Amino acid sequence: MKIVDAKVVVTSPGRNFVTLKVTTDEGLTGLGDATLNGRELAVVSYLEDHVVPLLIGLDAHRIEDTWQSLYRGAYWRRGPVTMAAIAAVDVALWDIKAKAAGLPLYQLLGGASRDRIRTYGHAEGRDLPELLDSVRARLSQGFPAIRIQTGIPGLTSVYGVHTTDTDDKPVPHQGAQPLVEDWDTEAYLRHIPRVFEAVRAEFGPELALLHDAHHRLTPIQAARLGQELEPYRPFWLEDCTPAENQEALRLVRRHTTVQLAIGEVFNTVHDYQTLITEQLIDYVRSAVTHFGGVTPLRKLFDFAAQYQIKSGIHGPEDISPVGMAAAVHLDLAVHNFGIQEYSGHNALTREVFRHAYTFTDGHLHPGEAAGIGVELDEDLAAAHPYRQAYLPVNRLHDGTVHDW
Ligand code: GCO
Ligand code: MG
Repeated sequence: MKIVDAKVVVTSPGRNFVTLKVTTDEGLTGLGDATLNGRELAVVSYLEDHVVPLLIGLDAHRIEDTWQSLYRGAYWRRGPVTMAAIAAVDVALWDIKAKAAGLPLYQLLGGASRDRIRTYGHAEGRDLPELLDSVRARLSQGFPAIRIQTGIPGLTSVYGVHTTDTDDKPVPHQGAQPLVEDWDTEAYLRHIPRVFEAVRAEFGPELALLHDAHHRLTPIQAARLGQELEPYRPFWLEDCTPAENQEALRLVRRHTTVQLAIGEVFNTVHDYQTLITEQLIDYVRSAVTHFGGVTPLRKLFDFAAQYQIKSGIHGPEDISPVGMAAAVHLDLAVHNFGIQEYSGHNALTREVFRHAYTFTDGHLHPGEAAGIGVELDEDLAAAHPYRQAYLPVNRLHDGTVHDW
């Protein structure tokens, strides 16, 4: 079965998504997500200018060989642009292979290891009463686990606390210049333990609570936060430091038993080597879309499993339904599944990308459609073209740029 066409579709049904559509001489098509928030067009060029010409004529069944030739053949390895492009090809080819077999993708990955996929949702509030209301709203949607983020006294805008559109999804900041958020680590460190205390007092000991520090702390600050959160037993503390410095986690780990999750900005297994082999973390966070696809993420999970580390796939709204679908198939199949982040998408996005996966009672299931189970409405996609939009930058009170 030969690849006869591959095209890149960019659409913005609320936020930007980049999708690769691969077509074979047998008429089968496959979709892959290549969305890299704020750098979308770099991946479009990488695909259109440098990858699509290589794909035409290849055997669509040779997924591993195609992956290796795109990764090794470019000479310039790794990096988010490269790995998002390779991910799109990989997922599109898995979609085609599963369609050719007449099976949902999870069946080709070993079949279901569980009946349904536990998720966590996001609760957020500018202050505590707003956060408590938001937790109640997530509970009423059935979420068994909830990430809590709040405004910090003295700061005007903070990570994870968004303005929302009518469909309750964060609206990305559009235009040529990113929004500037402000940051004060000491104010944050004073506030967050009080937030956990209040949420536990309101909702009791059983609710799984998560928190994302979004790479803002030094190792010793992260260690202190971990210690102070221990009495409230968080499910995990995410991205406590910028973990491209993997050795930093040795220091954090020495001081706290809080479970640690890391990896949404990582794109190869090499970013995890020390973290996994020294058992410095508990959950690996990479997304199918940013890690080169299902093929390498499956290998990462198998590697992590030898160290009792589980999956916690990144699932923000900037992963398209195509990327989410691939994640949900993998979640169902791997033994060391931990939890799946689930932000969902607005109604228009769900029309552009009609998907077979379902969300019921706080749990996802990939559905039984052959392939990954997503159909792209190309006319509707074309009616909502790319809009320039960037993630915020983060500055201290004196104007210094801080980690975001
Ligand atoms: C998360 C993430 C996201 C990222 C976003 C960047 O844990 O879901 O931190 O909120 O910031 O995906 O594009
Ligand atoms: Mg995160």
